[in-house]
Amino acid sequence: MLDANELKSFNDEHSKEHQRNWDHLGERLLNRGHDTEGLIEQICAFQVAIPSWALGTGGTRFGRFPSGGEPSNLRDKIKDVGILHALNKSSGAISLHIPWDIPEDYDSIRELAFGLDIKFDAVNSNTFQDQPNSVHSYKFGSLSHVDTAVRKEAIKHNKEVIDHGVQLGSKALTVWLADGSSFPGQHNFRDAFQRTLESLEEIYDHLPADWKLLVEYKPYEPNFYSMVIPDWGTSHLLASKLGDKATSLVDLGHHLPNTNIEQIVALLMHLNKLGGFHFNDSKYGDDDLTVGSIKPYQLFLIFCELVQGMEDTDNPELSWMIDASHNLKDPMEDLLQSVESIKIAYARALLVDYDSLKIAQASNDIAQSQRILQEAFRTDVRPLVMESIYRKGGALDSLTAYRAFDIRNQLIAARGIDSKSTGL
Ligand SMILES: [Mn+2]
Repeated sequence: MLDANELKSFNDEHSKEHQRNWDHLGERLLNRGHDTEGLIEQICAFQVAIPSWALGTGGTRFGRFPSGGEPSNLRDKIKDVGILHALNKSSGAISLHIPWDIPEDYDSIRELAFGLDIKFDAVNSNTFQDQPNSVHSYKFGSLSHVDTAVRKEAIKHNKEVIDHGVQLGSKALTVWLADGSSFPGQHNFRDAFQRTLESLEEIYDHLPADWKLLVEYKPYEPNFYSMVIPDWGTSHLLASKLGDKATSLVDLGHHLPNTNIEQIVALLMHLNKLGGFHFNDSKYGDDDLTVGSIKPYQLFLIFCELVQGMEDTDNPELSWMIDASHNLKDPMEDLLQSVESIKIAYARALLVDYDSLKIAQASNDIAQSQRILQEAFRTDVRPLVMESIYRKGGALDSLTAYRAFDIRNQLIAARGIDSKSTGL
């Protein structure tokens, strides 16, 4: 669907304007003492995994309005990520959801993905819904369930997810639990925590030596009174008790409004316990909005902590992933915009003069500290991000290219208007 020659002529058409913008910014950055080639290299290397479930139109509990041509099997999902990656050169990984994406043939799936320069990021288990042939129900929880038989089934499922991931070359299991209670008195908090810990210990024992277990948290939803893992403190407590291979995963949407997420990121990295990151944006809760569409400054501040943490802590390498459900936009367009926002925030964070910031902090010069951060935030880094994508052979403006190549209509023509993404 993306012809190399067409992409080249698209870029030729846009290269003059880009060159002008890049010359201007590049000179400004050089004058400010930045190593522009080093910046381009760092931005090029930054890859964000696409979750398999984000390629179809999501829905709310009130309805779903699909736009057609959705990938109805794993091969088509990988091909969609291949299109995104060909355009933006920044989506070179896919995160699978089991059982929605169980490969029928590992070899051919691996071959397809690697041919498109796509790796397999963390695999995700699912104990928040019952599967058609399941014996037990997760209605009242999974790893924390009061019934041993249900817990055993949930543990077995997580081990199977690891086994699938091993076949594909994944290196991490993400566990997000919907477990919790919706009414006071429904749960014994301490018992539910203890059962969860013991279940996770069994899963942890099944991890290969070079794997990570990412423990995700969420304050509410689907349960509305208590969640078994509601916050980073509980996630960190579990990860600490489990061992070195267990870390916390921060999902931007999984915080109560106005939580200082950048501080959480800083402290988890300080403890070498930040394992992964799920990007999205929100106004009220877990809204699943396009990354950077509501709070771009917060995203930048988070990236400042990530950049510093990657520089001066021993925190393990992070799994970066978008985690969103796109209800209104074409999912592919939303993902292109999300990845672009992530790269812009990252590029801005790379421009911060952290040495000067430390000096300003040491003398309690608050105004100067703020100025240093905002100097970077207010720099229009789009030509820098674009230059990094252009050099890797991607499109100058991925969204415009996606539309110019009429990819959604091509997908509809190939798969049909009613093609539905599995798992949604
Ligand atoms: Mn998530």
